[in-house]
Amino acid sequence: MFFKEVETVKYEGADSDHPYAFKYYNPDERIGGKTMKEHLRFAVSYWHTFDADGSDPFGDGTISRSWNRMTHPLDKAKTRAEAAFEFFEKLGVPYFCFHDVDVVQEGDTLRETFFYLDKMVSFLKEMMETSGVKLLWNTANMFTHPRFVHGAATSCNADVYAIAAAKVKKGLEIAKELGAENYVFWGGREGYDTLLNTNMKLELDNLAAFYRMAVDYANEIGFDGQFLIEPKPKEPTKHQYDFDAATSIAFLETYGLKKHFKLNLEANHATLAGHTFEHELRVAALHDMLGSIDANQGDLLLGWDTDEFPTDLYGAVLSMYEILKAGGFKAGGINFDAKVRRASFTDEDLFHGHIAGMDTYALGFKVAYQLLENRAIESVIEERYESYTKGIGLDIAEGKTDLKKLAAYALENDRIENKSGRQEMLKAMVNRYLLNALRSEPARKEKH
Ligand code: XUL
Ligand code: CO
Repeated sequence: MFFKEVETVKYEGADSDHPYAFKYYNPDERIGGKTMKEHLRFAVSYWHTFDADGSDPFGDGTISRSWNRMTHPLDKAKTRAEAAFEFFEKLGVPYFCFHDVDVVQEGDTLRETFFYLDKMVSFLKEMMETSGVKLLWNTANMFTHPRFVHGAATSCNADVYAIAAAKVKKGLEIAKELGAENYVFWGGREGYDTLLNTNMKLELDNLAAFYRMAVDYANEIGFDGQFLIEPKPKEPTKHQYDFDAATSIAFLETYGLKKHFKLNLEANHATLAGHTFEHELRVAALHDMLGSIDANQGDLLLGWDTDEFPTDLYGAVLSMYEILKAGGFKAGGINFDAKVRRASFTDEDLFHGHIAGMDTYALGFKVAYQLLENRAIESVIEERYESYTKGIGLDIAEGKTDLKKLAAYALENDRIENKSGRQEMLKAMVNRYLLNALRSEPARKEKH
């Protein structure tokens, strides 16, 4: 046993002061025909939770996990997997996510790396079968190893491109073997630092061809999980090709790949792109491209991807609102791409981080559900755009007009009356829903 201090984490309700109990996440509570567990589909990320050692560009690791102390790569990997499954089961999460190198370190050759991976996949499969914990997604890490210095599927070096292809081929075989519900591409090194040495057209064509080959291979082996692209504007590369939702969708559309992909959107990536998370979710949803989320949050005072556990209730309400409005998760879910701070180095901190994140999203979900049920926001928006439901507005909406007709209309109707956008009233209304949910009382419908 690795986590001796913690028993199974249970729901105790808002009044509980038990540090290892859920205050808002009640997995079995049914809302709108589904349990919270089914709605939220929480996943633990292997890398931040079981591999990370708290090192940063200025300092060595501060975190030494007992499960990472063996010397032989496979012994170490198996011990780590045992710790991971104890953690998943105690936390009661239905899913986990991993990169290939998270479950076992790379060998000296690609062949050895694949040998280790095959061993670990059989081991994980058994643990998944015994525990019932499933794989939300896996991915290939194509950014840590020095060979990816110029990128992977956008590298100037074709031999590197081939290694990336071999890793994704293996990743898809693993996804199929473990029944992954999605397969993720995050291109941290797919981009460029300076145009002075970059053939952008060739890199983009190569990237599209790479995705196309992945789609073809998935079909060939019968992997029917959802492909996801995870946008991020920068870090580690200065200009990343999958900058944000809109850029990624335009890329997929340009290369005729859109129908094979959806997006895995991450809160802290949205803020790095200068967007709110809800903006990214809305853009994806508009194009039917909302797949899954990496839940975390950045820090207003720090300009990088701090990957903190999400504790901002307001942000969770607005993001869950977008997700529910788009019909909720299908193959996707909520993966905590979040790490404890390097000063939070005990094993118990891993529970505190996840419990905080799960409660935050559970409460966000409940409030968002109420807001949608009461059409609290929708009715305001409908009223705001009412002018497009009749007269000249309806003609515009139905494409029945032109500049001449509009000009003639405008000449007769140039006394404009605008109405207030009522932002402050709306923000206070969201607060009211949130405060009521904190007291476990559903908010009543607003009278406008
Ligand atoms: C990096 C990031 C990755 C992806 C998977 O910012 O978010 O961990 O989620 O490669
Ligand atoms: Co992520």
